[in-house]
Amino acid sequence: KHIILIGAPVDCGKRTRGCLMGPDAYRTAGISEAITALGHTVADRGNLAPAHVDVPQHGNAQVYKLAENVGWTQTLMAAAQDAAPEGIPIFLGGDHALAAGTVAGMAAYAASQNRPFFLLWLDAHSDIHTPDTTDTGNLHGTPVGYVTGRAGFVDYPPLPATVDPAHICMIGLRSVDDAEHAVLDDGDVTLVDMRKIDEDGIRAPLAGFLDRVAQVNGLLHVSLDVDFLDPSAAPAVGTTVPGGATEREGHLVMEMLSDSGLVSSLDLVELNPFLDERGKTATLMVDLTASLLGRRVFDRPTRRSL
Ligand code: DIR
Ligand code: MN
Ligand code: MN
Ligand code: MN
Repeated sequence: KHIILIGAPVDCGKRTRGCLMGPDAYRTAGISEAITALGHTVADRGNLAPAHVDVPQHGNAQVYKLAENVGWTQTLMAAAQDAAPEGIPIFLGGDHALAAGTVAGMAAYAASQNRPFFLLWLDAHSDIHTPDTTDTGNLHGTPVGYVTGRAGFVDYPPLPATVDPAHICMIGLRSVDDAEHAVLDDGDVTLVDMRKIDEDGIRAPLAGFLDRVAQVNGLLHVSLDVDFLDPSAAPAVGTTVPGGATEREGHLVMEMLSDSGLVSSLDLVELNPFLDERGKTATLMVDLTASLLGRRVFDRPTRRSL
């Protein structure tokens, strides 16, 4: 496979600073070398910068750095559509605000190929706010709201293709705000909270989702937020929530994704190297990426014959 690394030092999606160092932390932790060692080719396109846009302050005065968020969305939407025909883009974040652009761009690419588009959201949070419903004003809590076409994103680029909520699976949930419950509780998004993982294991719900993607030959975008993982395994994130996925649960998800052969693109988001312990979290995120791209202890028969 051909892997395209795209640095997205987005740091405007929340007030705690440091995610701008994320792309270089992944490089320092050896992401290119890890991918090459698995027999893939890698092109590192370096770090992008946000388009300059002029937007008025949003009606919700809490909203933080709207113009910069809109600029990044524009830039990354184009970058995703540009990279997708050439290989598998991996977006090195940067906070989760970047997914507004990467997911919208990949959804547009899927539409251009007449392929159904699916989104796997690995996160403690559901990030389905809008600029009107966010109580923190932090736009990293809104990318799923944007890509599903919710109202309120007035200054954002128009969506080339909206993502069907029935094509989204969120795994790892343990921090969902009231306004998010209002759209999720009776909605079509597949919701896998930590209790579900405790009760059934992480394999069953993921296998069910992957079967659905495979059945219709879909394209799958994976958005991996560091806080999907338990803070003991992955401390370098500004929004740690206790009780998260273990390191092994993380690897199993990635190994199953690798077996499925369905993944078209990946976000690595919310790594804040300023908060890391000697590169521990950056290294784990690189190791998870390697599992997604085929690193194994022993090969297994694949889960189903595709
Ligand atoms: C949080 C965003 N619910 C908010 N959450 C985070 O600010 O509205 N996303 N950290 O991953
Ligand atoms: Mn997130
Ligand atoms: Mn999160
Ligand atoms: Mn919140």
